[in-house]
Amino acid sequence: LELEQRLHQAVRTGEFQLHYQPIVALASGQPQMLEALIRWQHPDLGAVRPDEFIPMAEQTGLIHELGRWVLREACQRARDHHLTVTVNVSPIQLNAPDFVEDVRTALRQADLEPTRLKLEITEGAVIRNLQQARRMLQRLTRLGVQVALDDFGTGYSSLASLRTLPLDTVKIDRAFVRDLERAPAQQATVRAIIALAHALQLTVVAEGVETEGQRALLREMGCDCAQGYLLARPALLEELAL
Ligand code: G
Ligand code: G
Ligand code: G
Ligand code: MN
Ligand code: NA
Repeated sequence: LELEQRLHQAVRTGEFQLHYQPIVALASGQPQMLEALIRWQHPDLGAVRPDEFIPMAEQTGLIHELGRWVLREACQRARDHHLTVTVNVSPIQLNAPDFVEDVRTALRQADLEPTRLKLEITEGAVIRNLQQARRMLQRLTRLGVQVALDDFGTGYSSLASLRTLPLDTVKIDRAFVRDLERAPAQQATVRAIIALAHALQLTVVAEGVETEGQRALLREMGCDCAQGYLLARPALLEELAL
């Protein structure tokens, strides 16, 4: 409970930071955009992982306030540094009626072109209620922002069943990338995801790229972009060599 109370204060006391991780085009090696990843520096406990505090923020409803802070911060940084940013969106946020207004407000306050913001939605959030998700994503894309399907492959949905969603990008979950060099079956799966995504005119990002072998294979498979420790670790914007 103490951690939970602390979480409530932490937005105001400035204990959150955004780290950014480049998403790099495989053909050119050029960074295309940055994924914003939240970090909490607790005064006593030190770094608390998002895996621990995001679920807590979701259960307590704080995710809405936290999400607004992430959007505001990421949009301002994108504007100031002429970048495109991607922001992770919790299923709880996606289902909130006010979420579209939160996005609109963040864009307006930062004076950021909507095309400079991409929202990452997990496959799980979408397949739980496809109809509602479609309506929400349509409202968001009408603002001009783009939408990426995050952690793809973990939710056991087929891309074909998602073809009616206004998506721009599919991010292949790092579990598929991890075994790419060892498991031929995994290679076939990734090839199939890329082929289907391209048939649906989606950009494909591979997550968790850690080795040269993985990068080479993904490039050969026609994957558009890669993200992972091989290319750059998440870091403060000031620390990234862009
Ligand atoms: O960066 P890291 O591996 O620690 O992220 C762990 C998890 O936290 C990932 O699933 C990531 O999507 C999620 N996450 C990181 N930043 C945010 C954020 O700003 N909002 C939400 N909802 N999730 C985030
Ligand atoms: O230079 P670039 O194409 O990245 O700029 C695109 C966006 O950045 C446009 O929305 C433009 O209005 C905005 N912009 C251009 N110059 C500046 C500047 O000096 N500061 C800030 N904050 N935004 C700028
Ligand atoms: O769920 P989401 O895909 O948003 O989570 C991204 C998470 O992946 C972040 O916590 C980020 O720190 C982590 N990450 C980024 N690159 C790598 C990588 O190359 N390997 C591993 N294991 N994790 C990574
Ligand atoms: Mn993500
Ligand atoms: Na992911």
